[in-house]
Amino acid sequence: MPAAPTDRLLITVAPTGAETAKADCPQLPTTLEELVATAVECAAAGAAMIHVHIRDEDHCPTLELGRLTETVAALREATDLVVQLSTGGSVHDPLEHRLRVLDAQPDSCSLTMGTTNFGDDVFLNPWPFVCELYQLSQERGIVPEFELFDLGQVHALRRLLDKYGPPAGGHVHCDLVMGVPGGMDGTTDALVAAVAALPAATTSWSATGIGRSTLAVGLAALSKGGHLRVGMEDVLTISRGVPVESNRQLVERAVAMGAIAQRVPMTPGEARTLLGL
Ligand code: KMH
Ligand code: ZN
Repeated sequence: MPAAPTDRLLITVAPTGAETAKADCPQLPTTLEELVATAVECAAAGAAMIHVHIRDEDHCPTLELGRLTETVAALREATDLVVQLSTGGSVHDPLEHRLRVLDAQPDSCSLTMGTTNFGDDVFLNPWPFVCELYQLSQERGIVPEFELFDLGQVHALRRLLDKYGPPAGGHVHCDLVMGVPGGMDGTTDALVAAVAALPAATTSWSATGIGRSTLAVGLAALSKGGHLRVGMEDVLTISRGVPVESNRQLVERAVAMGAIAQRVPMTPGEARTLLGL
């Protein structure tokens, strides 16, 4: 497959997450209808991939397989976005439920490379679980996005690839998730260190900064030639004290930041080539 031109920018939207309550943020897309409408808007604005967490009828995080499968189908019907399901779930989801996410047959799945203190909680990713999830993704032909919350996880990715070989599709795509309380800082310095440590096999990477680190991380990623993840999973204010109105607003800002760096949003088709789908 030919590599995408280097002026192309992959924008991934992470519209919902698992950690914000609908009651605290009514504009968070939590129903299937809201998620699909958000996906359509974000695709039109320049997103090429969607990182999906779903909610139940009470707007609480769920990994219920029927709902996941229905969500993948609905997103494919309404958009041509690359559909990535979260295997991280919420900090409360059991590991066996997180493995089952692959049964919904998304294009891509997130795969976090180690355990992280996550605010006052723990985001659990023991090494045997990481290995099992990775091997399952290889067997099923689902392309993982390696989520890296700290430098130790960058090292763990090298170890994983050495032990089990390349992922489905043969491309190694990473996402630096920065500024989580318990993970690496959401700073340019931390991003430069993490990028320098990425395995040689890495074919592409994006970054996202949680909360107020979003701009520093986004600008640093563009400056280092990386891609961007944005969305209400990661940030709920567009500027100090001003709530985000919609995920589209964040995608539009990513497109505008990319334009300053002379980067053009990738189409979903180009994203598929980039990711080895
Ligand atoms: N909700 C976080 C604990 C992922 O999607 O893979 C984990 C998370 C990572 O969001
Ligand atoms: Zn997530």
